[in-house]
Amino acid sequence: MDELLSIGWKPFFQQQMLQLDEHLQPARVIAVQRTGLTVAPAVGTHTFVSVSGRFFIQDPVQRPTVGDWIAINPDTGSLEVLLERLSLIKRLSPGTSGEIQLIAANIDTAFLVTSCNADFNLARLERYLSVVMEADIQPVIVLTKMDMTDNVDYFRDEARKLGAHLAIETVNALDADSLQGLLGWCGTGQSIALLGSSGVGKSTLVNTLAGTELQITKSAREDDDKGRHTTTHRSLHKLPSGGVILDSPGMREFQLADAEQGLGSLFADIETLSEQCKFNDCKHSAEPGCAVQQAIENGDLEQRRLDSYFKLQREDLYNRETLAERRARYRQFAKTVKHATSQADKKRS
Ligand SMILES: Nc1nc2c(ncn2[C@@H]2O[C@H](COP(=O)(O)OP(=O)(O)OP(=O)(O)O)[C@@H](O)[C@H]2O)c(=O)[nH]1
Ligand SMILES: [Mg+2]
Ligand SMILES: [Zn+2]
Repeated sequence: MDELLSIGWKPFFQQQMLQLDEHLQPARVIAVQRTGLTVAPAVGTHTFVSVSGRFFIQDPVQRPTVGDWIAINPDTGSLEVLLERLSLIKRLSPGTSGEIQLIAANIDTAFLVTSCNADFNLARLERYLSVVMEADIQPVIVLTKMDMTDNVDYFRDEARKLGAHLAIETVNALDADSLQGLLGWCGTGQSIALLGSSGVGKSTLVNTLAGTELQITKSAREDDDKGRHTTTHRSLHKLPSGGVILDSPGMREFQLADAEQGLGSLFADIETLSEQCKFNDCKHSAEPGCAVQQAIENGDLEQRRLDSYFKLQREDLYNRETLAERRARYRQFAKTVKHATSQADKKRS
């Protein structure tokens, strides 16, 4: 049990195990391979669990991902049940497939990592924030490479524009002392995810927090080789402070999918203003009595922030419609498979 607690086990999951066959044992997914899942702790002798086809005919949201808790049959080492999640980070797959891609499950805190250089981009941070807030995960903006700029205050002040109450930490990811401020989120039972572009220092943060080289990082020699991702797959790691941390490959694109509430939380100021507009269906462009436009005129709201809100809202709505169509297709497909299987069973009997 101690081992489970040390990798994020919570009463919420215990409760679910009590409903299942008592023969089954829980484990956490620490990495996902093409053919199956690496789990911890070992169940019986099994640290690798293959995933049966039935998980692939379902909505992708029902497939196991890194951070998931699963119930395993210790005799066969097979995955029996995917436990209900406390949180889920997902995005729309890059490219044209229009599929949901799961990033991580059961995360408490997300470190949104960007560096104090050209990588820094408010619009990208707003995307991450919407997704993380949608999932009820605590966001922390981590600005790395503070040792490489004379202007840390500029980056911190810019990030502050994203929200008055946001946690913002400026760090040198290579220096353990400068990461003290992050430890509060890394205590026993806590699960942390790192999100950010390639090269911002996610794996460097993992190594410095762990106090050992768990992850390969980009060598200084390759530093200008921007196109390459050093980390190629997602994996969970234990930290001496008691938490577990998820390293991910850098993400170039982070398309919103189902982030309506997250957008609402991130842009709560605009949503509150819009309640004071004269017209209920105000588009906040040129309508008379628009409280949002008034706030821009008064200098209380930045035009950039409003544009960003509109853009993300449109994107989310568009992707939600695409996803709804996809889900309907998955349901139909699962039904067809079920029907075919039961016909085959009938024939056999
Ligand atoms: N000076 C300085 N260098 C840093 C800092 N953070 C990261 N680096 C360097 O930046 C380079 C990239 O760091 P990585 O940790 O590999 O970046 P990553 O985010 O894991 O990148 P991907 O795995 O490609 O997504 C390495 O050479 C690090 O040593 C920092 O705060 N200060
Ligand atoms: Mg990395
Ligand atoms: Zn308005």
